[in-house]
Amino acid sequence: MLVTGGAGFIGANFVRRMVPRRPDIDVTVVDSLNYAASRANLAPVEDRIEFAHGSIADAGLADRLVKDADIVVNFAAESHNDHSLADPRPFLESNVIGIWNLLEAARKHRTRLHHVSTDEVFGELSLDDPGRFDEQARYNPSSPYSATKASADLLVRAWARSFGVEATISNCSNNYGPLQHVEKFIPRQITNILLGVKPKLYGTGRNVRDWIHVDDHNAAVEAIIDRGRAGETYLIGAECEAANLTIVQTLLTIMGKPGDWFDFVPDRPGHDLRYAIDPSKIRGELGWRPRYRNLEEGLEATVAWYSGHRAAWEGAKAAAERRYEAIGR
Ligand code: NAD
Ligand code: TDX
Repeated sequence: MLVTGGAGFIGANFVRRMVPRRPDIDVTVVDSLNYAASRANLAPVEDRIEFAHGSIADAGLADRLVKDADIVVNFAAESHNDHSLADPRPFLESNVIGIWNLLEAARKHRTRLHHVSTDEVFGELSLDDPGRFDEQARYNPSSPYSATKASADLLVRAWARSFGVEATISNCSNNYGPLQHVEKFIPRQITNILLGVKPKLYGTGRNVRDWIHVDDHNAAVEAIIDRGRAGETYLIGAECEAANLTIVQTLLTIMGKPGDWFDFVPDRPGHDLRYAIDPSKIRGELGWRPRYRNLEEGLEATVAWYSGHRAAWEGAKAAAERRYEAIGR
């Protein structure tokens, strides 16, 4: 199994899940080790995997690695919306050229591919819309990040239909949990509070995200690899919608701070209002169920992880906050 982006948040959690559970599978990780990656994320399984340092935007490298694999699981991507607004080029290179290279190699070597995508490809729902995204939702991305993820999904579908590549796609909602980079919403606020800095809410704080623990996302990806049907798309979500303000107030309660101890900062341009996933298909077809159904419980575990693993994030924190300062958020 070739796992791309396996030194990042979700990919590293996936590799750390699969290696002990599936000793029958030889895992190779390829990662370009960008600012969000860390080799230390793979330390617990380091002696049981192969690691290749390089980019999937390098067609020759992608071809060589895919040739030796039975299945590719593609987590590699530039993943932060705010960066995509400041400098879209790396998003096009990793998220579009990268998947194109993997698809060409998968076509040539007849390798199966699972592509990990996001609910952001469907754009936003309004706050009072009773609807949620399902597998028939229209593609309508808002940011350069989500436009590159949407492009990747469409390329996967085209290579499956036109060239018979055996591919599956999953579109998951917002993840949280151990190893997430401190630039992302939940770890940014937890680490701010730990350092005595107020949480920062974009705009009104009313934007809604549908949160899922990273272990539940990866259990769903494993179910698709084991039992998913080629050519199909599966949406993954734990039905845990919450406004950003509610998340901050829950963290403040867990961490013993007053409920109004936060700052509003200028909004993200083009900020999607709400995402929500209807996970009926993956529940019904593959029998997947999330383990974390209670967001407060998942956040408590995540606060405990960041409190107990300062060395994992302290270095990245200062750099991430300098980047936020430069854009006034
Ligand atoms: P992350 O930024 O923490 O990790 C991405 C990893 O990919 C990093 O290790 C990075 O070095 C690597 N990478 C980037 N470009 C590469 C390239 N060209 N070649 C090789 N490696 C490269 O992101 P994440 O949150 O772990 O997201 C993983 C995947 O899941 C992404 O495809 C993302 O779009 C998707 N996703 C994320 C979420 C979320 O909430 N974080 C939700 C749904 C889907
Ligand atoms: O400091 C902050 N304050 C704040 O209010 C940050 C960093 C974010 N926000 C808001 C913006 C969003 O409404 O919190 C919400 C979540 O923000 P992000 O963590 O940046 O995530 P989002 O933009 O929703 O995208 C995430 O989920 C889908 C991942 O970064 C993507 O990779 C994934 O595809």
